[in-house]
Amino acid sequence: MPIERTFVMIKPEGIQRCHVGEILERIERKGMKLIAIKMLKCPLELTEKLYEVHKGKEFYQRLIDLLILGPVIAMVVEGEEAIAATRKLIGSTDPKEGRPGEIRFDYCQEMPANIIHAADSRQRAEFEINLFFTERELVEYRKIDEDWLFRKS
Ligand code: 3AN
Repeated sequence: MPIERTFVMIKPEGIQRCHVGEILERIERKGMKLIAIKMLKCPLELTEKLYEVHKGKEFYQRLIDLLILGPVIAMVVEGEEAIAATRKLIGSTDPKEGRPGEIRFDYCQEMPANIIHAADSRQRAEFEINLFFTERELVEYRKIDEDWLFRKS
């Protein structure tokens, strides 16, 4: 399976409702590797770039307003088929249509405040990673299960 990198972001409502630890745990439990993470307040310009594909939709303004309201936690996650795997972890766009076990289903009820974002294609992952991170901010290292030093012979 291909190793991919993807962009994931805990939205302000995820932080305000104190779900950061649980969300990170689920990503790690899945075997994904965090290679970059930071908290920031999303400037308007950055937010508009992230959601430019939704410009003109009736929920667009509320989506932007919610995102610039509070801090976000932006991250780059690496792993086997990381794009599809993180999309499955976060679940349906509408939390009400999801299933137990999906982050959105388990922690929220409504849109657009659906607490987490994850890129939905290779092209979007690359675009969104570059929007939030510089190459130097992506940290290369081995997880314990990847490191020959820790492997039993
Ligand atoms: P996803 O985040 O699952 O990829 P998109 O890309 O269709 O979903 O939508 C981006 C964000 O816009 C969603 N996470 C959600 O916050 C908001 N959104 C999408 N559809 C609606 C809708 N019908 N009503 C309100 N907000 C929506």
